Amino acid sequence: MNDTSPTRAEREARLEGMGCSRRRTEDARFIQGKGNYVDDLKLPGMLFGDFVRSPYAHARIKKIDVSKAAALPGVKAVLTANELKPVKLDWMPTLAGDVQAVLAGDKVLFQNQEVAFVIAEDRYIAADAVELVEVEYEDLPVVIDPFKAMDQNAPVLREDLKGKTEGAHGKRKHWNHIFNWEIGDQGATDAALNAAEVKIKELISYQRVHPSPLETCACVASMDKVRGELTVWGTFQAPHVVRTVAALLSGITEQKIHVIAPDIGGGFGNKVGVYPGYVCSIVGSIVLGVPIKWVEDRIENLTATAFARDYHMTTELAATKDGRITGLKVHVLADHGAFDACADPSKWPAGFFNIVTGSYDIPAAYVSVDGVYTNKAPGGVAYRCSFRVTEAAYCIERAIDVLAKKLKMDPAELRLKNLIRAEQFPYKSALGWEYDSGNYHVAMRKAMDAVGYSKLREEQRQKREAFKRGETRELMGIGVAFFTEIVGAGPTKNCDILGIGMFDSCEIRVHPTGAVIARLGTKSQGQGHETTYGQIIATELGIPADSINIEEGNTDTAPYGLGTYGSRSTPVSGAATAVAARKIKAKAQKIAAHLLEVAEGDLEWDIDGFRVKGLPERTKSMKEIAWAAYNNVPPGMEHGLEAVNYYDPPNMTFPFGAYICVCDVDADTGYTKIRRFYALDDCGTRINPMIIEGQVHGGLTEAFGIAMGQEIKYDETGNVVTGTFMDYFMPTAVETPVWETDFTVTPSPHHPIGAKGVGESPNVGGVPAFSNAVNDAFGHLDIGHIQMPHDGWRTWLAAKQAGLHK
Ligand code: MCN
Ligand code: CUM
Repeated sequence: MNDTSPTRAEREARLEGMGCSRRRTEDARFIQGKGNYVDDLKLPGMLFGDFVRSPYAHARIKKIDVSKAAALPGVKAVLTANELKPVKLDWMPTLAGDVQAVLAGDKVLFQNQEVAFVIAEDRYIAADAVELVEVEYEDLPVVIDPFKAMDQNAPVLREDLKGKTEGAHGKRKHWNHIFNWEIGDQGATDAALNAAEVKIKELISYQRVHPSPLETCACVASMDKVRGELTVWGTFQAPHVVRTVAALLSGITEQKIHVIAPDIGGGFGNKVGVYPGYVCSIVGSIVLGVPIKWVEDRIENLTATAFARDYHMTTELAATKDGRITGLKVHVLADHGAFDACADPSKWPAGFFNIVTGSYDIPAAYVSVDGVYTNKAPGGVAYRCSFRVTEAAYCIERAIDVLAKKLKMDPAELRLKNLIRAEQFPYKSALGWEYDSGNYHVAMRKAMDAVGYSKLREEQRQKREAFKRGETRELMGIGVAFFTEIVGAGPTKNCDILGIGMFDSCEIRVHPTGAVIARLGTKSQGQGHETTYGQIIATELGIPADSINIEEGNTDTAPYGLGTYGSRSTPVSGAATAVAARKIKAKAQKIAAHLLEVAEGDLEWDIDGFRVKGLPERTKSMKEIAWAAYNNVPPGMEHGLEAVNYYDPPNMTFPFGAYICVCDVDADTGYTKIRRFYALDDCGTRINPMIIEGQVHGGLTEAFGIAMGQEIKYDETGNVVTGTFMDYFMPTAVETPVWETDFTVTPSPHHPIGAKGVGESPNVGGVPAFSNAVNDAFGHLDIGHIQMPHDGWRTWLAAKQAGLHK
C-alpha cells in the first residue's frame, strides 16, 4: 500500500459531510456585500410602486381622487380597487380560505391598509404622489379588543361576508367570527377536571408580535408582452406556491410565469404569504409592459404584513395532589385581524396548536379555538412559529408552572413526574399526534445538572431571605421549559396548501467530473441551506461538499416544492435529498460492478466509493464512476447520473429540548437581567453543529425579544403605536444575553438520515423559559400569572401588586 494515500479518516474529513461544522459557503458573498437581494435588481425601464395607506382602522371610503397624483411629472399610473375590479384582482384568496382586499374598495379595515398603488419613475416621485392622492373617509366604530369582537353590538367588520353563516372551516357564530376548531375528548376532559384533586385555570395570553426581518418584503414584476411571459423576483419563502397562485389569479399559463427568489435577508415566516404589493406590481407590469419594483419600508412591514401570535388561551389543568396531570382543557380566542391570512396548511385553521399537551403524558385533553376578526393587520402565522406550536408550548409550559405553584412543588420536579417516558415512544398524544422519538428524562436531567439546578434553588431561597431582611432589592427567578416541537409538514394525507400536498423535492445531477448540482423546492432565508444540503449529499455520495452546488428559489429549474417554513426543510427536503442521492448511489453501484467485473452484491460502500468485499484494494471511487456514467455504462443502461425525489414524509418529526433561564428582577425598577440561559436541543441527527448553534442563538434572541419586550400594540382607535423600532423592541447585541447551548441526539426513526428540524425550536422553548423565569421571581409571593411581554413596566407593576413597594 502506498503510504501517501489518504487514511480513511482523511477521506472522510475531505467530504465535509454530515456532522461536520462546515463553514457556510454562502457567507463568502454575504460578508463581502455581494449578496443579490431583490432591491439589488435593476432592470432597464423599471418603475417603482408605493402605496397610499389608510390612516383609519375602520372607515368607509367615500371618494378617492387621484387626479393630482396622476398629474405629477414622472407618475405613470395610479391603481385603485376600481382599476383592479375589471380583472377581478381587487380581492385575492388567502392561504386560510378567506379573501383579502388587494386595494380597499368600499371600506378600510385596519390602519395602513392598502388603498391605492402609485407607479412612478422613481421611488421618491412615487412617495410624493402618494401624498397627493386624496381619499375621503367616514370613520366607523372599531373592534380592537378580540374579547369584544363577538358582542351583540359589535360593528360588522367584513361586509363582504354579510349573511354568510359558513366559513372556510365550518359554522360562523357571529358576523365577526371566522371559525371554531375543536379537537380532543371534551367529556373525558371535563370528567378529569371534575374529579381533580387540584386544578388551575388561567388566561395565558401570547401578545401580537411581528417577525420584522432585516430585509422587508419586496418584489420586481416584469411582463414581457412580446413573449407573453411574466417574471417575478421576490422575497418568497415558497416560490413555487407563488407561481401557482399567480397562474390561477392572472390566467397566464404556469409555464410562462417565472418566479425567482434571490438572496433573502431573513424571512421568519413574514415572507410566506402573498401581499397586495406583489399583486399590484404584477398588474402594473402587465398594464404598462415594463418592470415594476415594490419595496416595503419598515413602518409598512411592521404595521401591514403578517403579524404573529395574538392568542388568548384560557387554560385548565387537572392533577392529583402528588402532581400527576390528569387533564388539560384550553379555549383559545384567536385575533386574526381584518382578514384570515394565516399561512397554515389548509386543514389546520389553528395550525398544530393541538401539540398543546406538550412533552407530558396527559390522558385527557380538549381544545377549542375561536378565530375572530378585528380592525388590525392580517396574518397570524409567522415568526419562528411552527404553525402555532410557539403558542401551544407557551400555554402548556406556563400552565405547568402555575400548577407547580399551586401544588407547592418544584416546577422541574413536576415536569419530571409527567414527562413522556422513553419506553412510551412512538407516543400517541390525547390530541392525536404520534410523537416519533424522544428521551425526555435524559435531556431534562442533563439540563438540570449542567446549570446546577438544586444549587440555584438554594441560592434563590437564600436571596429571598435576604430580600426579607432588606439586604437586597433583587428577586431571583429560575425558568424551566421542556418543549416538544412538531415540524416537517407534512404528510400529504393531512397537509396541503391550496390543495397541493406538502411533499418536497430534490433533484441531483452528477456531472462527468464528479461535481454535482442539486436543486430544491425550498428556499433559504439565512438558514445556510447551500452549506447543509451539500453535506447530506457529500456523505450519501462520497463526493466532497465543495464540489456540490445547491440551488434554490428558481421555479424554472427547481423541481416543484412547497418552500421553507415550519422548519420543514430538513424533515422533508433533507429527506428528499438523501433519497435522491440513494437512487444515484444504486445506479453507481451497478456501474461500479460493471467496471470491476463483479456482481453488484459483491460490492460494499466505503466512504467515497465502492470496494469489492474481502478485496479492499479493488475499488471504484464515486469520481471514477461519475466519469464512467458518461462513457462506459453496463449494456442496456441509460447514460448519465442523476435522480429526483419527491418526498412525502410518513409523519412529522418531533424535536425537543430542555431550557433553563436564570434572571434577577429589580423590584423597584422592574428591570430584569438575564443572568444565564442554557438551551439543550435534540433535533435528531445533526447535519452541521455550527449551523444548529447559529439557529439556536438566533431563535433564542428572538425569543428574548418577544418575552421581554415585543408587542404590536394598538390604541383604542386602532392606531398602531409600535410602528417603528423606536417603539417595537428589537434586541441588539447590547441587551442580548450569552447563550449556553447543549444537545442530545435521538434520531427520528422514520427520516432517512434521522434528522429533525431545529430552526424554530429555540423560539418555541425560549419564550416560556424567559416568561417562567420572570414569573418564578415572584413565585413565593401571592400574585397570579404575569402576562408577557415582561418589560420593565409590567414587572414593576407586578412588584407593586405583590406589595414590594413602600
Ligand atoms: N440543521 C442541521 N441538522 C438538523 C436540523 C437542521 O444541521 N438536524 C440545519 C439545516 O440543515 C438548516 C438549518 O439547520 O441549514 C435549519 O434547518 P430546519 O430546521 O430544517 O429549518 P428550515 O431550513 O426549514 O428553516 C426554516 C426555519 C423557520 S420556519 C424560520 S421562521 C426561521 C428559521 O428557520 N427563519 C430564519 N431560522 C432562520 N434563520 C435565519 N438566519 N433566517 C431566517 O429567516
Ligand atoms: Cu412560522 S415562521 Mo417559519 O414557519 O417561516
